[in-house]
Amino acid sequence: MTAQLSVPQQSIEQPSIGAYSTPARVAGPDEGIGLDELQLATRNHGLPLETLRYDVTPTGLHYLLAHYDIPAVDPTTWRLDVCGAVRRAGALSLDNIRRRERVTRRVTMECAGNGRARLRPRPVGQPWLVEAVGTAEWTGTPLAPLLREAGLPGYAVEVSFTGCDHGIERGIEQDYARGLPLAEALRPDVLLAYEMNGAPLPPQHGFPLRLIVPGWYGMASVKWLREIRVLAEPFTGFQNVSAYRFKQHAADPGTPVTRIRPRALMIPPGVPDYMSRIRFAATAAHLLEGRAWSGQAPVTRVEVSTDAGRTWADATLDPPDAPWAWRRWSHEWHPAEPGRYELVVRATDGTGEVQPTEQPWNLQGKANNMTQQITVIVRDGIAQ
Ligand SMILES: Nc1nc2c(c(=O)[nH]1)N[C@H]1C(S)=C(S)[C@@H](COP(=O)(O)O)O[C@H]1N2
Ligand SMILES: [Mo]
Repeated sequence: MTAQLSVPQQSIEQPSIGAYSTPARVAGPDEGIGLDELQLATRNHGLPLETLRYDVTPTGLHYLLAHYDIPAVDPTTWRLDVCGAVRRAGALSLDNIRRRERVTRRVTMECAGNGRARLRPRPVGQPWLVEAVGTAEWTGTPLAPLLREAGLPGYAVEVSFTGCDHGIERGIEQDYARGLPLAEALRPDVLLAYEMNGAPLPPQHGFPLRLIVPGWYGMASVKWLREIRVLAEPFTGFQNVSAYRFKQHAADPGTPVTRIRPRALMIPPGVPDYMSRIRFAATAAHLLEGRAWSGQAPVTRVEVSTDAGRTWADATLDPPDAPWAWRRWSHEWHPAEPGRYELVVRATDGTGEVQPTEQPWNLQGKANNMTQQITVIVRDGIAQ
C-alpha cells in the first residue's frame, strides 16, 4: 500500500479514454444481444405494451432513457443559465421559473432508437424492440417568452440546451447537450417542464427541470437542464453532429433525426407464454386496440391485418384528445377458426406517410418505424 502511494504521479501512464470507449458497430449475422446491451436495457426500460390502455402513461411505466448517470441535483442551489447571443444573460432559480406562466400539455414522446433491435443487420446499442414510448402530462412554462425577454438578436439561428449529466460517448467526454433550430425553440408548445403527471419531475425524468419539444424524437427533450445558450451558428455538439443522424456508413455525414415518424402499436391480445411472450387467445371476439401517433402531422388512418399484411381493414379512430398526444384506435376481431395468426397494425399521418412494413435501415438504428407484428395462437378453451 505504502509502496503504491509513493509512486510519483508522472511515472503512471495516463490511461486513454478512447481505449475504454466502445466504438459504434453493427452486430455480426448470428450475434445476439450482449451483456453490454443488457446493462443498458435494464437501466432504460420500455413501456409494457398492455399499458397502452391508459390515455396518460402512469409515471413509472413511461419509457426511460439516460445516456449517462442520473445526476444528483440540489434544487435550492440549482440555476438555469440563459446565455450566449442574448441582450440580457441571466440565471433563474426554480422559484423564478415556477412563478412564470404555467401550462400543462399532454405529449407523446418516443426514443429515436425505438425499433433498433429488430433491424438486420443490427446496430449495437440500447436494444429497443417497439416499446420506447409514453405519454405524459407535462407542466411548466413556455420557452418562447423567456427567450424573447432575454433579447434575441436578428442573427440568432439555434439554441443549445445542456443537462447536468456528464459522461463519455464514443471517446468524447461531454455534458449531454442538444441544439435546436431557433424557429423550433420559439414554437408556443415547447415547454420548460417541472412537473410530470401532476407531481414534481422524478429524478429519472429530469428533476428539477427539462425541455419538452413536442413532435420531436425524445433526444431533443433535454433532461436535468442547466443551460440555455442562444447561438449565432448551428450547434456543433456530439449529439447533433455525430449521434442522432441517419447515416448509411461510418464516413457518411448523414442527415439529422428530427420529427417522430408515424407509428401504431397494439395491445397484444390474449395471454402471453412467459418466456417467448407468444400470445394465446380463445376462438372468440377480441377487441384489438392500441395507440397511434406521429410528430409530423396528426394520424389520419390506422389499418389492421390479421394475416401478416396480406389484407388490411380500417380500424376505428377515437377523436384526438391533444395535438401532440397519441390517438386511440380499436378494431373488432373474431377469428373464425383455431390456428396461428400474424397481427400487424400500421398508421398513416397527415403528410400521407404510411408506416412501412419493411425496415428503414441506417447505421445507428434511428427511427425504425417498421410495423409491429404479433403472433397469436388461437385455440378453444383459453380463459378470456
Ligand atoms: N440530459 C439528458 N437529457 C436527455 C437524455 C440524456 O441522456 N440526458 N436522453 C434523451 C433521450 S435519447 C430520450 S429518448 C429522452 C427520454 O426521456 P424520458 O427518460 O423522460 O422518457 O430524454 C432525452 N433527454
Ligand atoms: Mo432516445
